[in-house]
Amino acid sequence: MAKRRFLITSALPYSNGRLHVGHIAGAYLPADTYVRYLKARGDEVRFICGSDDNGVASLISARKEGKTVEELTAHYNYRQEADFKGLGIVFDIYGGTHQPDFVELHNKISQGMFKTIYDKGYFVKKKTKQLYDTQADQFLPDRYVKGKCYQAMPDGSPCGYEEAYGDQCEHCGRAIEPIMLIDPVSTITGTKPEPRETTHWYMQLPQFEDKLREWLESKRQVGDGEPAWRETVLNFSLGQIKTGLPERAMTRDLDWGVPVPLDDPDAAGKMLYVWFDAPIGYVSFTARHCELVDGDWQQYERWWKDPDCRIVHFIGEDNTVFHALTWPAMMLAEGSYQLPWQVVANAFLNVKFPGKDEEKISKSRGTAIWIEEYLKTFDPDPLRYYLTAVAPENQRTAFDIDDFINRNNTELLNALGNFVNRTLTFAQRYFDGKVPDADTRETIDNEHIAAIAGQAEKVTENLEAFRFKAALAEVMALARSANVYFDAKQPWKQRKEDMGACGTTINVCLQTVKALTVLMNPFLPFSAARCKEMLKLEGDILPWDEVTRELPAGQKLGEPVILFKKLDPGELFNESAK
Ligand code: B3M
Ligand code: ZN
Repeated sequence: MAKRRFLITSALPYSNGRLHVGHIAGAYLPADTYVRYLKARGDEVRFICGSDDNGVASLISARKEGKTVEELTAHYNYRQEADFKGLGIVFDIYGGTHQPDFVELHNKISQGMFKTIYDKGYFVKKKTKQLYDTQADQFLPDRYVKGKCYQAMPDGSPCGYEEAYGDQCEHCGRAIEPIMLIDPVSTITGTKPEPRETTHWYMQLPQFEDKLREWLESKRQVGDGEPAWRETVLNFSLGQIKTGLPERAMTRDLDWGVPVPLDDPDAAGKMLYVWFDAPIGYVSFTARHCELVDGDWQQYERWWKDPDCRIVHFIGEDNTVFHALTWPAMMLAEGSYQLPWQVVANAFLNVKFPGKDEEKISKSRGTAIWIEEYLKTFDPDPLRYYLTAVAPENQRTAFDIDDFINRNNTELLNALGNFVNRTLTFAQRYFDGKVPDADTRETIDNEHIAAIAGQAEKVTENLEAFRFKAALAEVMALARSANVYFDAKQPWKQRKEDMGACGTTINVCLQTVKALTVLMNPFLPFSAARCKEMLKLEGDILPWDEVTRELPAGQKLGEPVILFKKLDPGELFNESAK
């Protein structure tokens, strides 16, 4: 297999709160699954993430929690990384756009990019009216202001969402100019802001419409090893270009962020817009990683500017406009970057508590399932399993507590866990804890061995195409067919009648456990690690192409351990939601 090169990113979480299951299902778990697969395949991969510390979101939370913004972002940066680790989501580097170890390089690269785009003439300086909170004595960019949405829905009808933020409307997904909000209200003081004059630098996005359209259109076709983008991402982005991209202010009146690098008195006290510097975080964290491992931060260019490398952004659907339009426009304007190879967006996840209707995840209404709370009681793999099994890949889906418990108990425990356990226990008890001889395989045995290769191919195909839910379903199909095989062969009877034939059965079952171990690894890394112990497989990673390589007869096996526990719904999620 030719080795490929990938730079994978997950959206940078705002470091102003904890992580819940919706975050994980959107931008993190699928990325981690993909990265684990690529690494097993032997591809060269860097997996980049870190916190989005700048901008208004952290300022508002710091004010609420009575902390400095430095304290707040450091605190959540740490807690979020711990949540990721607890779920086995492991990045090659976890940075933070304003964390002490990263801020210097981040500001340098962000300011450099701004300057290059400025020098090329893609910014227009404009004096405009912006909303000002006279009580708080400050301008109200982005999330500092809320109001009714003035944008149109894709069908042309007015959106009219009452709670639209000054940066983006969560209902229609479109970008918002705060000054155009209907009935705006300051989120700091709750007062009605007044328009005041200020100066900002606007990026000329309309100049990139043609190039962006052409690039996005090219992502519709399935190419040689290049899967088409999800329809949802393409339709949304191309739809935005159709109605015309607005010019966007890329500076803000704030005292927290990346200072605007212009020698102009009007730039004093202004910062870069958070959505200008946040995607550059992907680059600056890569650079920091290169500095740490190669001793040269400029090696980041090997990942970002060499078309040999495939850049893949994993995001939640509400970030589509920034990853499929604004950020690529910035890269085009700067001129030396290559565009993302894939933007993989997931829809939102709802929740459904027992006996209640499906609802949106909301911190204030207490309907969030926090990762920290989850990990206090449960193992990570059942959550990874469920969030992939119901992944909101093309539309909203729900985390249904009853369904979670049920799928854990029937699918993970009864199908996968049970097969692995009965096979290993059998080998332990009747074959001295060793792989028995394959002896003479008959049609039923050969068919099952062939089915392993067939399933492995389907899993691979789906993973290559970013269809994680379908890939996992094929892994589980193999586990189920393995149970059918076990039951059909009845080794418990064979044992009494023909030990050689029984050995053949258990040999085939162990080859299946081996294959399942390799195939489950991207999805269920903790369970795969336990299987690896039980099979006494060597090495740190489970190479993907070893899925059909058979365990040699006579190989010593480890002690059988239970992979999955039966779960009881209890009151836990109701409690943790509060
Ligand atoms: N900080 C996450 C959000 O919108 C945002 C992602 C930035 S990715 C460069 O919730
Ligand atoms: Zn709207």
